[in-house]
Amino acid sequence: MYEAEKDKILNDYYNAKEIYAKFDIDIDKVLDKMKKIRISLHCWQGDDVTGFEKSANGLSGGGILATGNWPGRARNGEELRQDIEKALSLIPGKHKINLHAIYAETDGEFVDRDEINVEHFRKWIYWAKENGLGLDFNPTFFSHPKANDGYTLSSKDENIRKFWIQHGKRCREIANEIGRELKTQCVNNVWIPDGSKDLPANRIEHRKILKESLDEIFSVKYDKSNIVDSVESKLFGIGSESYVVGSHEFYMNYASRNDVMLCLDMGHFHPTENIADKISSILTFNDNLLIHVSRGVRWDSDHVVILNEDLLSLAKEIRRCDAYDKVYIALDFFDASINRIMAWVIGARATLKAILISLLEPVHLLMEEENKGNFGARLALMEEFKTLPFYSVWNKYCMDENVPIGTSWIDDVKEYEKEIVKNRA
Ligand code: RNT
Ligand code: ZN
Repeated sequence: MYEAEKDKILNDYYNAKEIYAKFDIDIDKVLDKMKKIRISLHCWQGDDVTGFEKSANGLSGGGILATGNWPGRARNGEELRQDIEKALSLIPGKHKINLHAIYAETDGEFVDRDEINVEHFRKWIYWAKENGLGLDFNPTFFSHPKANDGYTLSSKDENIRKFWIQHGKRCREIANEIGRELKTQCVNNVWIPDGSKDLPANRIEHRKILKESLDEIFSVKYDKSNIVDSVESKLFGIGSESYVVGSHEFYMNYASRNDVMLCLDMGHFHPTENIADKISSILTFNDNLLIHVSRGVRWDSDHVVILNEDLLSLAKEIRRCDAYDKVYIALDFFDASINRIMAWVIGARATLKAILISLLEPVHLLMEEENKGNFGARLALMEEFKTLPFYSVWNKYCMDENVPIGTSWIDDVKEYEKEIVKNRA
């Protein structure tokens, strides 16, 4: 970076420091906090949730769908890791990478989901160590013949159910091992696609079966410093419009009775429902919470996350609950219609911007007015705080973290696409 450009960023930063100081916000301290924030970057944006299984023919079933045909998706571990490294070089901060069981590397051998073990994730672990990254994990209960009839852990077919329970157990074993080796807690998140397109007559039976399957999977106890388990609810999916076994109410109850963390995905509620208000309710009863940061457009479409009202209110709510050490933040979207690295970087930078904005908000002043009953002043301050010069702090953060400032990263990705991605036949 040119000296002149650096000076400009520092100048803007000092100006911002004065402005924020008027509201008792010390932006140096905010940046210290910001540098400790770790989000989890989902590996599946890089290949449209395809995975490396020998029989892999793309995402199938499960009510999730990646649309688009932008050329050059990563086809194996080497390509995917290379793309993630590129994305990470454009995202400020030290983060984690979120894996799915279908990203096992089995040397061309067919290894079914009930047989995978940590050896199939050696390359990921080694790479994570090399790059100072944490890893998170997800069992994959979709894109598999045994998921084709729409039920996995809640299946009435005992063989199917047993297969998936075994998969769930294997994945927890793997996640525990990952956490132990990396000395960084691994979040292991269970999401299943189970549900039905049309009105079921018997809703309760599958739910009772699901409870039993989960009990069995979680019956093995691991050290919390290695692994933390979570369960992710959903309202509906394509092909499960009328009934989803693992609903919000189901998992909220399950989580609070079983010392398992709840996962809220921003795209898994009614299309106009904002999950921000749920955070304080959940944290009243649970120590932790996992958020899947996503963007639904009319349905759970998993569009690339942008800095919109939903994201901002989510981040502000976490801050206002003083809960950045309790809430795990993981990205979850997949867009195959644009450059996939851009998708990652856009979503991650937007999320980090929202977090920074929330940390810069003079919350104590809002609460002060609130406690005095000055609700007009509270609203007025909320509005004024929206236009404080957060961008000057963001640029300093990017500069300190050695990643491109402003729009300059875009050309970087274009170049990488020309050099590397386009050559993938
Ligand atoms: C699906 C869930 C789930 C998946 C990933 C791939 O609706 O959001 O989290 O997106 O596990
Ligand atoms: Zn999700």
